Amino acid sequence: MVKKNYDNIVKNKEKKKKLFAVLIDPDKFESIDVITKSESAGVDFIMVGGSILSDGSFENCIKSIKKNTSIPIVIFPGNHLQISKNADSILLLSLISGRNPDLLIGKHVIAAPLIKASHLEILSTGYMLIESGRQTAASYISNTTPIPSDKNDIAVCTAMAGEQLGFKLIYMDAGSGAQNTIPIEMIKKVSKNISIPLIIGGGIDSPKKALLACKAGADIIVVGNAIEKNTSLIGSIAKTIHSFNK
Ligand code: 1GP
Repeated sequence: MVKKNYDNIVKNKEKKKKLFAVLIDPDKFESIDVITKSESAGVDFIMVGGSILSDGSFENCIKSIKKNTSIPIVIFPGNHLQISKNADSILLLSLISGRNPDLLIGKHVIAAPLIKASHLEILSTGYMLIESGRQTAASYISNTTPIPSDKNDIAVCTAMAGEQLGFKLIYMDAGSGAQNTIPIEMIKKVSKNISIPLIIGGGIDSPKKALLACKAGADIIVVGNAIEKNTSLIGSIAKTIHSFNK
């Protein structure tokens, strides 16, 4: 497998080009409509992962996506069991906004042999949950407190520490279906203080919100929940993000 997704992300960042990732929750993946629309919209990545999964849905979902598109598949693991050699890359998340040792290093130790055997491209990622109005599945399941949305300095220092520790990416997430997206000012301050690519997700449900996050300094925009409800958003959000690049 050619491990080129990170190089591609960095090259695009250098050119100030923004990327769009569609997030698919395997438990809610019912038709390939989302894949067909992603393919025609020129989506940059398909991310796959979910907090809770039924038996077999994860692997079946990845196989079905792979069969229907050449868009790179990046695993966004909801837990340490979500590993598949049929994907291209995995976001190896360390939940640096929280203080749950299992999600900082514990689960990684258990998953290490499986990840090595999978030959996936490993994208080690400092993962930061940001408070977004009400408790999200991610903060509940991870048993961690998100960074308060008005504490830009904590977000900046957490992201800086992530970069200093050697993470390749920082992912700031308001959580799936978040009531409030990550504040623009926080994205601006974090992006100014790190040089590794910045992923932004959680509650983005319109081209306008995607555009604002891009303008603030996001390098990759992730949309999941809104697309589950309305797949036509794939085209309009992709167009807006990619028009930013011209
Ligand atoms: C969630 O950042 C992702 O972890 C995407 O969020 O589902 O709200 O788009 P949404």
